[in-house]
Amino acid sequence: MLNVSYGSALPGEGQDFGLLGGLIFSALPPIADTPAFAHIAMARLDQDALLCESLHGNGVIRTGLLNDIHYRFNDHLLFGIVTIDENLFAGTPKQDGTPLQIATRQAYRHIFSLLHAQGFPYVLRFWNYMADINAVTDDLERYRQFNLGRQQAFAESGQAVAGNVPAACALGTASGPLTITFLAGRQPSVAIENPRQISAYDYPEQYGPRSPLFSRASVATVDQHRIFLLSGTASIVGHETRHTGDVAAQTTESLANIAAVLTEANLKTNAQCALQALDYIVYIRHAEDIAQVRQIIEQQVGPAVRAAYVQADICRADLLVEIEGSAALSAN
Ligand code: 3EB
Repeated sequence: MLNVSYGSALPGEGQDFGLLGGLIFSALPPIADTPAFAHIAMARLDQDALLCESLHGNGVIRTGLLNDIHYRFNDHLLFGIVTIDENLFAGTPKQDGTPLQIATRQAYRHIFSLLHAQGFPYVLRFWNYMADINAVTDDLERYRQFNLGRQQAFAESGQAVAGNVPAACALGTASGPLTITFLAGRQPSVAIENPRQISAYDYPEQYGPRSPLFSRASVATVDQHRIFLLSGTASIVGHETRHTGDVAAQTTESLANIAAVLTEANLKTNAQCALQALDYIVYIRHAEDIAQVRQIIEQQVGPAVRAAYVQADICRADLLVEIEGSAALSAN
């Protein structure tokens, strides 16, 4: 049996067996060196603690390190972490792109070649984190530089640049290098789009010279389990940001998008995934907005909702909140 569980177990609390890896969100750097966990420099807002998201699978876990990618895998899934210092590319000629673009391109190329070599060609989900995501350098917002590098690497690595693309999120940290984590499988997963939104790979050019590459969710069936991974979901309808400046309305719109993605996923697969089945991470741009956002989520999903709240920059400067989620359900 595979036991993929996201939760708040701390590394070292008897959970190492079957540990595929995870992410630790905290404002302070980690006190111990934990290569199975990516450190994401974001303050937790709902508790005076760090947030640890971990992924577990049964059976023998093997580990590896290639091109600065730390990875762990069992028979079914591989989880990897890459961090890359874009300053290494500070001297690159301008026509090759900005340092962040080149770092992104290289990181993604390395990820795809690792996955090819290890026999896990199907990515379910990418998590992308970078500092100063909304800052403009070389006349282009850094998130848009990242999109350029990501698009180049997908194309160069023979990955689809539309249609069946992985779920993802892309968020701004307070500090730290470009950090990308990923979960890949041996079998294809199902990419879900949102009928209320234009697919991100079809966004018009006003959001940058190259589109973001992600689907709204992915559903994978792994060893009797169905894994549901919801991408970062924000207050976008069509391709436009809705409710600029109104964090409460943005939260409600994001939840409407999540409900639409779940409906679509349940139609496209035989998953029966409800809003209440997910574990959520809620990214909030302005820390002081947490009470409002939390109240709406608890009211609309239910008081027992499992959600953790962190401070983050969202990839569009006018977005104030973004919500992602995950669930591992029995496939029966
Ligand atoms: C959006 O819907 C909001 O670039 O990988 C959400 C999820 C967003 C993933 C990404 C961006 C990404 O466009 C932003």
